[in-house]
Amino acid sequence: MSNVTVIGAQWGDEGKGKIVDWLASRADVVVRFQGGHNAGHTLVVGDQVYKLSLLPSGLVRGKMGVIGNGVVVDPEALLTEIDRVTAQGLNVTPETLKIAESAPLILPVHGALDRAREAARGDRKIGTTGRGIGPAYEDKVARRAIRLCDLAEPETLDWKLDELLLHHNTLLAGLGAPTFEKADLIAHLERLTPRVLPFMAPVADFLESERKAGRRILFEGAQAVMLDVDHGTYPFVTSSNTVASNAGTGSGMGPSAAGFVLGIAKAYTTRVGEGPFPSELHDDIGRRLGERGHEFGTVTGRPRRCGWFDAVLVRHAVRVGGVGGLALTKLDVLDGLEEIRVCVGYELDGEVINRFPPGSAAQTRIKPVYETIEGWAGSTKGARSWVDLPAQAVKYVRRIEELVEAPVTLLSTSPERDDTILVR
Ligand code: 2SA
Ligand code: MG
Repeated sequence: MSNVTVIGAQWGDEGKGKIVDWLASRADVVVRFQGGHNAGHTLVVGDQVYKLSLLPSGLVRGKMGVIGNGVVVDPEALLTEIDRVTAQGLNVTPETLKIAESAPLILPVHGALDRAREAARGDRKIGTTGRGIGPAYEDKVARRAIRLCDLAEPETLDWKLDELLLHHNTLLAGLGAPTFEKADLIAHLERLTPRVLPFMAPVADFLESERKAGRRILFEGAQAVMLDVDHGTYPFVTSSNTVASNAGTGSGMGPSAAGFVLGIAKAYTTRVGEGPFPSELHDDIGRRLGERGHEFGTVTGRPRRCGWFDAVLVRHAVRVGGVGGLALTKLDVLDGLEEIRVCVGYELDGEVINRFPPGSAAQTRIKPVYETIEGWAGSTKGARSWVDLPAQAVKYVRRIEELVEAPVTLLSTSPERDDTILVR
């Protein structure tokens, strides 16, 4: 196996954690290349449930974990998570986890600004996780971010904090939110630095030597293509590129780093946070999907909005994400439905279109066009081979492949690692 990159093909929570865990046993290094502790990856191993936000999932399998330069790192959240999984028996040390020197840090000012802005937006809020992700990426692009390597140079940290606070305190004061004192931020960082700095490593060099040694690298995407800052439902997106092309940029490897791109999609659709969702259901079926699928955010506990599979959006994700095959998850949540719908286009002002319109106003006017497929009576839960599936379930999967223009290469039938069917 060469390198593999796993990305979400919808709006997140497709079950990337389980699939990455499944693939991690065949990889040597697992790399996070974007996002931060806004991600929520749940891994079920026997009777242990691991909830990871910032740490690469491979650590659960004793694999080397790398946090690339494309990730925004909250040092406090990092240590809290390390302590939590260490208590669960995992081994997280500088030998097993390496963090890029140039990774931008998330400081308390970023979370405060994220939340103050969301509150000020009222009805137009994005529905962010409130973790400071957006403001931290803004600082990176604006060239005022404090990076992990700055923790090793107090003299650099000093003037960088002045610049940072000049900007952030102005914004916070304008929003009527409390401002920050430099001394408090220095104290915050001084407390964390001794434990965080040992994880700092020349990640790009390390990955290059791993590549040369023929090691297999697994890139673990967070969020999903429809939340990509360029290709998603902007402005209701996260602030990073979630597509596989970012695996190289976000880790310091070249453009061919990504290898095979596996897109993860649920057999229906969910979304947490605000923004357009054409196939959303506000009826009993929507509630049933939410209950049977346990659709609550891993990080924030927010209930997820639920709806039918949207083939138009997943086809877009396949194209811009460079997806070579799909892993379809949570098929069992559809068990027992008499009929199942799949969104195959949208109606916009009396005309049928087969792509998501770019304009915000048009996006609110579109109505989904559905194809109805007969459901199945039997159970797909825990199925471990293709022949265990009801014939109609197989038909549903085949129809999805046609509509999204990508083969389904993996089928996941429960959160358990072994309940995974390798289709091809
Ligand atoms: P942010 O905080 O700036 O990245 O939020 C911007 C949008 O991105 C969405 N987003 C997510 N959507 C699904 N899952 C995410 N992670 C957690 C999980 C979410 C949780 O895996 O369960 O626990 O609530 C995630 N992270 C960001 C977010 O909803 C905004 O629409
Ligand atoms: Mg999640």
